Amino acid sequence: MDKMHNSDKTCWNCPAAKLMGNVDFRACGQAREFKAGLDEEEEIVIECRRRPELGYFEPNITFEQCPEWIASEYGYILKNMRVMILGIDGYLGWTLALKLGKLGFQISGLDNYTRRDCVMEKGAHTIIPIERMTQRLKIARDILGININFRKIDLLDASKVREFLEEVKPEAIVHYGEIPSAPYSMADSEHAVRVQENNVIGTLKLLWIIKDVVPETCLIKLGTMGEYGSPLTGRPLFEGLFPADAIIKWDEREWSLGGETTPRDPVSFYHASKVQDTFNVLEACKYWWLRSYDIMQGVIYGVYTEELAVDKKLRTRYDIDEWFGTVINRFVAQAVTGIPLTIYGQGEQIRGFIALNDAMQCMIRLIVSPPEPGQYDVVNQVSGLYKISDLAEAIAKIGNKKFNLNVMIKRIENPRVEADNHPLEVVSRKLPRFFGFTPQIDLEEEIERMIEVLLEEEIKKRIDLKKHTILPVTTWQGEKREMKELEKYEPGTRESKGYKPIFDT
Ligand code: USQ
Repeated sequence: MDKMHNSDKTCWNCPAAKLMGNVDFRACGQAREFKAGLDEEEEIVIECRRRPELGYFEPNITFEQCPEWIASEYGYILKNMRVMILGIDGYLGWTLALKLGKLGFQISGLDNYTRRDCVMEKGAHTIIPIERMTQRLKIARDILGININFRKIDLLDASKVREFLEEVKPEAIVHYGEIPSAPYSMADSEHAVRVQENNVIGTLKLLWIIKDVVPETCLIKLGTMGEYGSPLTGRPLFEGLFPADAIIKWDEREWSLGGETTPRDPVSFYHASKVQDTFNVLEACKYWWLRSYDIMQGVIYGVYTEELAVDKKLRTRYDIDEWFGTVINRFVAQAVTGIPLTIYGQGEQIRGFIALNDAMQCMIRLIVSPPEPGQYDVVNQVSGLYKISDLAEAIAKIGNKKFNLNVMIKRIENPRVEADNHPLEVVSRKLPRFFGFTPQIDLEEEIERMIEVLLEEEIKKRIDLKKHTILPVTTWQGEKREMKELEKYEPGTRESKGYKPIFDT
């Protein structure tokens, strides 16, 4: 059998290990001083919370050797690992809860239904119907046999969050509990502040609680590829930190940039909130030896995972309004309901994308392969790069050829401030090389699957009901108005132009 991606990780990475002495991970260059009473010769020792019979020992048992870690298709998995999902009611949170639950993880989660409220504020709804949370929990239990320990808690309510963490003592925390919309954050001052408060302050409070309650847990925090922007020079988007051989030259001198954070150039106040999170998480790891994976995820799309497909009642939400719908999900809904696919501006924007099922696979692989204490690491979670105009073309063609729809494409004035014609090189090496990730979802197949679901009578009706929330009216200047039409065309009548994406895996 081939070695699993996390076979050689050791107690050092394991959340069950309690560090007992003589460890100092300060990586910032500060001089190391031992605390009184600790002998410099003393070895680093741990105690295992799961195997107390081992006493104090050196943290060098590998996952492969440890009976608490069992082999699975996602690598070694810590038996009954306790994973807490923040934002468990959302598109990703619910999907991950079912997948992890099915694999035998112990799932807990919190949510305050912000996503439901924000979508309702827009006058929209999830076009795939979802039940109230109490009902969803029952359905998960009845159909899949999964018990989820859920609390309705606002992340800003630190005392409730602390209490829940103290009760559960999660061994990994997946943080999806943020408001994920660029246009929502640009609507006006109130919305911009709400996004930054919820996201930045919520995460900052969480970090202090983790330090006090579960410092050994791994925080798996959802960032975004949009933190980087799209440098017009074509400089590659490294995975958060510069690689060791990156060099900066200036004034006839040169330095290594290795390990420094790469520049960020966010494209909305929402994306800027994620940048601030990045620095706060990095600092917490540095000051308190917390550990975290910060995930720069591409634009998500899709409806499929094995668990969601078991029963219609298990499905996750699907938004299409101008605030909360992501581009592929929106285009598919537009195709189904006869609205021309709305390309913003030139349509030569290139973005990283990942299907729901592939994103879930990445998350599991990260959860079971935690970083070391004090380690802050970044992964670019992307499975393909596409131009917006090419996506519109692909969706329109599938819609017309396979489903007999009559899909048109329309370029409209870009409501956003963003480069809509630029080079893009994305480095995404860590997930495939160190976590065993291989994408399983083919873009075209997933689009077909999405069209099939959206053509179901009940869902088609729900799209039609909320058609009016699809066209963008929120501009980056904070004014609301209709966007001018620039060009309308049939698929197959235009050549793809501009830059070609470079995807470095
Ligand atoms: N776009 C169109 N037409 C549309 C909708 C979008 O041309 O009808 C264009 C936008 O101008 C943009 C691109 O498609 O250039 C992506 O837009 P999006 O709304 O799908 O995604 P974005 O605002 O970037 O945000 C989404 C998620 C966010 C996540 C991000 C990943 O809402 O939570 O962080 O994708 S990324 O874009 O890689 O930063």
